[in-house]
Amino acid sequence: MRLFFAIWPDETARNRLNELAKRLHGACGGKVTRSDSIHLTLVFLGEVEKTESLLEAASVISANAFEIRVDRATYWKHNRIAWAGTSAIPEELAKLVDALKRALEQRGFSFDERNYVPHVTLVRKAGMAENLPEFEPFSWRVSEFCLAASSESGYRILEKWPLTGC
Ligand code: 2AM
Repeated sequence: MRLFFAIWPDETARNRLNELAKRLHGACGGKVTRSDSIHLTLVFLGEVEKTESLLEAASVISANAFEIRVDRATYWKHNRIAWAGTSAIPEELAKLVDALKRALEQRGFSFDERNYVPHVTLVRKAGMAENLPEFEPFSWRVSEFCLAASSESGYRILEKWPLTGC
């Protein structure tokens, strides 16, 4: 199974991200992400046989709920995706990612040291547009994170954990 920790938007944020996805698709063409597949990856693990130690690692995490201000849309040429993100990464998001990585490293997982760029892929196989559409920034309230599996048929959420203070 290809596994990853992620956050999935609640209905309000999903609707906003889905609207933005359609607008980006209008500008770039390509393949728009299905609204129920829209997510932000926290830690990508790749092929993992057994989930026990992942579940254990996630269960020791204590992190606060937070809000992401979605205020930027970007195109990445190297993998031809158009994505939504934020110009101000919330401290709690960075802490959640660090805590997850630490808990996973203690259980034998390792990660590349590339800089973490939180992004929500909204269009794949996108063409480069002259200008991406402007949009009104919006707030995404994050109160849980999850372990998800990726396969040919799409994504499946395996388990969810609440963030505190929500
Ligand atoms: P993407 O949307 O930019 O492709 C499931 O594939 C999730 O894991 C997606 O959010 C995907 O990001 C991310 N992902 C896939 N391969 C990855 C990698 N090598 N490093 C980090 N994230 C990855």
